[in-house]
Amino acid sequence: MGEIEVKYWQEEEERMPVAERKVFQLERLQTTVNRAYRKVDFYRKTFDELGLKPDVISELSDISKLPFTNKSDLRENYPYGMFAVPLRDIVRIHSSSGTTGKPTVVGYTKNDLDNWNNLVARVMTAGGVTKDDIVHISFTYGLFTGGFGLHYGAETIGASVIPVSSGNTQRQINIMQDYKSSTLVATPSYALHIAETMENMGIKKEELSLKYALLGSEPWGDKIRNEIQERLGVIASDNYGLSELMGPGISGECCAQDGLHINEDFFYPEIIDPLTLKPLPEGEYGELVLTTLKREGMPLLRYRTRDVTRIYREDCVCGRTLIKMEKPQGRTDDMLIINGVNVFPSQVEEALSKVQGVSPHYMIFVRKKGALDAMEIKVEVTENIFFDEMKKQRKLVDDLTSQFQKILLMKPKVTLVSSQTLERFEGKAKRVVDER
Ligand code: DLL
Repeated sequence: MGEIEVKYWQEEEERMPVAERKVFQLERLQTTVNRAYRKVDFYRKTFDELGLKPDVISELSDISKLPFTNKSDLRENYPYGMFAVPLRDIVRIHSSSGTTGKPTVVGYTKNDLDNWNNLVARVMTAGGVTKDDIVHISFTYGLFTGGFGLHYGAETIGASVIPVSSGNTQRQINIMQDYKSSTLVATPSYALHIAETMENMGIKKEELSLKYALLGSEPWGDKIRNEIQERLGVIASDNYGLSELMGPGISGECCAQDGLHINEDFFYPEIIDPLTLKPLPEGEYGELVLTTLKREGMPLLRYRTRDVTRIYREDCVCGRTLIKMEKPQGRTDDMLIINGVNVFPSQVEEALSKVQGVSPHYMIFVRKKGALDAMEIKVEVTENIFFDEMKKQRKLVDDLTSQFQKILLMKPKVTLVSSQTLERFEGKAKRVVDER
């Protein structure tokens, strides 16, 4: 596996001295707050109710005086109530799937799209992509921001883009083989599924031309990263975003594979305690809150992402001065509360990574057992171990149980299942079945 050469898409912005960037951030924040107040009824009403004036920001830390914006605010203003420009200035609309309520709708002006393209181009460049690459996009094209977001980011770089979209994995692999795709863009769970399907088809990674994988849209840990890197022969980097704020392009990993640089000249990050809603100092874990700094179509102030992570500033080998966020561990709303104990699916993955002989594929089932909650974790074993003698299986269950106990602080029932029997996902993985 090669290395990622250090390159930038917008070097001046990405390497700007922190103090200088803060000046830009403050100006942009002041403008955003003013525009939001003048152009969006929702913000004007909220400010007026709180007795807040739009000139409340005289330094960056004043941001904590602003109200939060929640997903429910977007839903209540469905579809276009949060837009700050007339519809004729909106040139693109995306939305969430709306499976758990009204969808959230976002609108982009021409400038918003230009900025989006450049921010995704930054993230893709940090992940290794250049204009010489052939970029295979397996994200769904449609209202979901993944397909179009990464598509135009790669085109902006000047790469050759193959807009494959999702589905028909064998065909995707044939395309990768024939068209010599050098970069795969997908969810990490789909990348893993591609690796597995390839092996089942008898195709070796050497028969493909892949060098990089830009993966995101769901949490994934190092075990999955290592498997993808090894089985596809790529350098796999993480990128993060959410549709309400823009889509992909909010943050991404560089060659250091150690934290995601946030494009903080466009999104001002804070970490808050999700219970007290108070800002937490850099380095502490909590909920990520983002404020758009340059968005025209739909400015959002202190949007509660529900993603749990921490932000920290450190000198990075890549030379970027952009603040970092740790890989998000999961969402506060995905957190399971099992007999009072908080469990994130990513912790299950972490426990799996500590045990030999299991694949990263798992499913969590939560049921009521009398008054109590019961958790079962189904884990796929790697082929060679499952058909071995009972003793080995028992030892594996014991090892897993004790890892889960250590990491989850509770004892789930562990069930081993044979290789390639659990569901595979083309988009975001859904690994929790809560039957309570
Ligand atoms: O998933 C945008 C995106 C597309 C990002 C493609 C990266 C690549 P939504 O569908 O609105 O948007 O989902 C956003 O997905 O709040 C996180 O909970 C989760 N998420 C996104 N990226 C990551 C990541 C897109 N790299 C929600 N790691 C977010 C962990 C992620 N979770």
